[in-house]
Amino acid sequence: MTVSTFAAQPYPLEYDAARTALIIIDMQRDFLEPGGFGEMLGNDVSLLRSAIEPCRSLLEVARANGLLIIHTREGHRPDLTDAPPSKLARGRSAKRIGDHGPMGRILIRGEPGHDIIPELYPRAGEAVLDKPGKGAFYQTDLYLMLHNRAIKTLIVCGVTTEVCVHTTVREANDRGYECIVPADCVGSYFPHFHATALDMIKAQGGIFGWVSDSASVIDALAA
Ligand code: TIU
Repeated sequence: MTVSTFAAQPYPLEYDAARTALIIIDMQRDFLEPGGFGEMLGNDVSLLRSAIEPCRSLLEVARANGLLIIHTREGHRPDLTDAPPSKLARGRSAKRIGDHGPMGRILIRGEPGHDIIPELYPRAGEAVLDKPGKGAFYQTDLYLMLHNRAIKTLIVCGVTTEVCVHTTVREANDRGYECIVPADCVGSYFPHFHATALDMIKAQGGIFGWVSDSASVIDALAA
């Protein structure tokens, strides 16, 4: 075991690269491009794009260092049997999950909008995890994948900071994982939620985990 350290708040985080995974949450066209689920909810999807380049840089270093890499996608079966009626009804928007849009059926597996953005497209051999909920552990085999690789530390990136990233960090924290969130690798439609969500992770001595930035995480991994 080789112990290294990430510069982070509220204090440096020790990790072993062999037991560390990079999880990129829901960097899908449905959230980051016009015409998808994010815009359907009334959001300015351009606000999420600042996370793309930091994620891309971190992904390259994670690949070069052999980290376990997991890409997640939020979405549902075409027949919507895995979508809670409450989620389908939520928001009262003109368009709903499963309706047809410019990128195919909204938030449906197999549709163009459900896929990961080209800038961060998974390579062969990288795990792609489809999840029906906001948290990446809920009704998925993520825990099994991490357990089988003896993973202890998670670098969590993606969108959105206060929804799927936060839910996943909370789920992971309760399962005993140490999560570090590079602030520039996550994004939100609401800048004040983004800032507060990051504060919430690192407050109270790191109640849910650690917050860092892509440069610090890349420096540590590449050292
Ligand atoms: N709406 C919103 O901010 N997020 C989601 O619905 N899903 C994720 O965060 N991926």
